[in-house]
Amino acid sequence: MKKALITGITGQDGSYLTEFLLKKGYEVWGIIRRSSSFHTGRIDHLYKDPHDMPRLKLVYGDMTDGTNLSALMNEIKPDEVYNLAAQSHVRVSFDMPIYTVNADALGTLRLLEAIRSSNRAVKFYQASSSEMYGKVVEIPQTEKTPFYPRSPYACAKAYSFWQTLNYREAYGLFACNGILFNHESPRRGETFVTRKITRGATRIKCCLQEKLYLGNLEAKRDWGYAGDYIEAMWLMLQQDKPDDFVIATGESHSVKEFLEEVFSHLDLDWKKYVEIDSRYFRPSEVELLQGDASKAKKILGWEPKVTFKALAKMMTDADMKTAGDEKILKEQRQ
Ligand code: NAP
Ligand code: F7E
Repeated sequence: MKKALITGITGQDGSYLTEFLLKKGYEVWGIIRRSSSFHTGRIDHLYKDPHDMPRLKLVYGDMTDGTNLSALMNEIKPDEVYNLAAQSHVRVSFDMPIYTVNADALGTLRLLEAIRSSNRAVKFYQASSSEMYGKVVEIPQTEKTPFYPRSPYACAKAYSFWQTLNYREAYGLFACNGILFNHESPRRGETFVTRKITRGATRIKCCLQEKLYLGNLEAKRDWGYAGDYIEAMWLMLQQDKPDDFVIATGESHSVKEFLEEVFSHLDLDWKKYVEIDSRYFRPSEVELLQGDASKAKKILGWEPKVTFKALAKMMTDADMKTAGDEKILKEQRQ
């Protein structure tokens, strides 16, 4: 039985990847951080009773603690490591640049060193990001497009990209960078713009809130579905040789278009409810991202399945149910 270790297992991608690998018959180990409250909501359905799912094991760890990562590597002896852990919010990275770089850049290096010193043939996946293209120098962006990072988060991810490539070339590690463009789902963190919109719009529909405060509505992103993208991570580690791949839909849409899609699905006019709040602007913005995943299509046989429209509908429908439940609870309390 193959063993996978996932950092960031409690996050959006971690939860989908765990489901996927368990279905493939893997034993999955996940690193979780100690927290004063429960934060395993996205994987609880896989872990309710440890006896039901003996192939999923959670251990405590943190990307800022290299000793702990080395000990886990030696204890678990994984065949594949998926490094998904990160302080992943771009706006927050301007508020916490040092922590972001510690976890997202040095954290990757700590993990790579833990693998190297374990002297085992481990396959490594690094969650690289389209944010590295930042102020883009060409459209669309491919594996050959130079990086121009525009935030502490993007700089940290660019550092990790190069370290991953360097461990591949210097030490022969089977290490791959997945350069994933934005991918969303009903499990997306609620402070990222798509989920903030679907949560806000459905709560407005249920009369639970009156306004939705947002920042730059003109920014354009290449938005795909997380459930599609995690398969690409796994595919990269099943190839004969390690490489780097762009994973994207090839389409770019503005925040405004996403708003239109969601509010019109709920028969609402977004202009009546959305207000601009400068707190959500970034000191330097990434205006447009659009990926070209031709290499992934050719070599991995990977293609996105969920369209922009279907993604917006999927997320809105899921949040409509949550808002409906919230409304019933509120009425029962009154
Ligand atoms: P996410 O939902 O924010 O999840 C991040 C995960 O990292 C959580 O499990 C979090 O744990 C964990 N984490 C944060 N800091 C940590 C630390 N110091 N030590 C250990 N764990 C830590 O992110 P996601 O959307 O699933 O993205 C997964 C990865 O892909 C991230 O590296 C992200 O930067 C990258 N990425 C994401 C996208 C996207 O569009 N989603 C695109 C490209 C790249 P807690 O639950 O304890 O907070
Ligand atoms: O912002 C604009 C904002 O925070 C998208 C992360 O997963 O994808 C994600 O990073 C756009 C930006 O995602 C609000 O200015 C407007 O232009 O949803 P986001 P992101 O910054 O693209 C990349 C690929 C990653 O790697 C990251 O980990 O939307 N925007 N108004 C807003 N954004 C937020 N969050 N909140 C607003 O109110």
